[in-house]
Amino acid sequence: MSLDPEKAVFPSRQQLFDFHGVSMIPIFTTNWENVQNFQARPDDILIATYPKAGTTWVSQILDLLYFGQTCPERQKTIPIYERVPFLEIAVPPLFSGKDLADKLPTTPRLIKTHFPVQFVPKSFWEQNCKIVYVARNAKDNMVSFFHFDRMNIAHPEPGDWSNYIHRFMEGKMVFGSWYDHVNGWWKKKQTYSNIHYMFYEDMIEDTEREIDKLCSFLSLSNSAEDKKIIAGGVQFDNMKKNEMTNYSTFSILDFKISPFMRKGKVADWKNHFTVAQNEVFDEDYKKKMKDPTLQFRTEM
Ligand code: PPS
Repeated sequence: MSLDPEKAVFPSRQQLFDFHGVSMIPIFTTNWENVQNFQARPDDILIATYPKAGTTWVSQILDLLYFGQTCPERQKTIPIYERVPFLEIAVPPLFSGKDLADKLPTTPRLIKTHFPVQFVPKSFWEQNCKIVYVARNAKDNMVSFFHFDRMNIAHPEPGDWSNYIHRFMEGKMVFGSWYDHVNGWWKKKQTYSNIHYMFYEDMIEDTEREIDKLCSFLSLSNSAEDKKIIAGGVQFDNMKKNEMTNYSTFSILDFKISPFMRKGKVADWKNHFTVAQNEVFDEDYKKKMKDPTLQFRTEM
């Protein structure tokens, strides 16, 4: 398969279907066997998230922490989706994230996935790879996903907002239920110590502090000054105007409908939910989110 998502013609508006109990679209399941047989290396780092939780932000941070000093040209010339391939995406015979990951020349290899924990290829666990998981509060995550579904021409049409809220609550989303995703990874963390579970809201609150924590987890010794520069460089406005991080070169996305780097805020949900929708959502949320140790901030 060739590896050029800028030229690939993506299939338009795919339909959700049930895949091993998770709502998926073919673009993320068609390469399943190959993806499941992916051979991870012990130093690979997997960046795992539910879609729209801060994947690109953390990917850029990790790329800068590892390669910003040794290979500064990299961030200026290679788009983020090639530096950090999306493992399960595939449009055969044109494009495969798995092939791109196989061919990554870097050590470590940084690899992105939106898989729920039970879909992760077994070699990542066998090799005891480090995994960075980013979670975002349900309401903002849903708002971001809604606008992304509008502009991502491979995803199902989002329909109107009030219907979309119900789809989200039922887990009828690409990559399935947000509730199952964040809880599944949280539970895995209790038995697999190489998961660093982060929150989008914490990164908004203090990016430098979260970079410090990432460095501890990854045993990185970047200088305090380097970390400060990285924290500044990855602020929303900088990443939004940076063509190598803003996805403006990715053919699947229609920027005339909405930008990829949209608002980058906590509590934008308040501009979308009515009072009644919020009450219904909160009631349902309480029933689904029973684990008191997993708490999200919906405003700050
Ligand atoms: S994807 O398509 O799943 O990989 O998207 P993902 O990168 O996970 O999430 C996109 C949302 O993250 C926001 N974002 C940021 N917010 C703050 N600061 C920085 N640097 C940043 N980079 C990305 C992006 O704007 C999307 O959120 P919304 O709320 O839609 O703006």
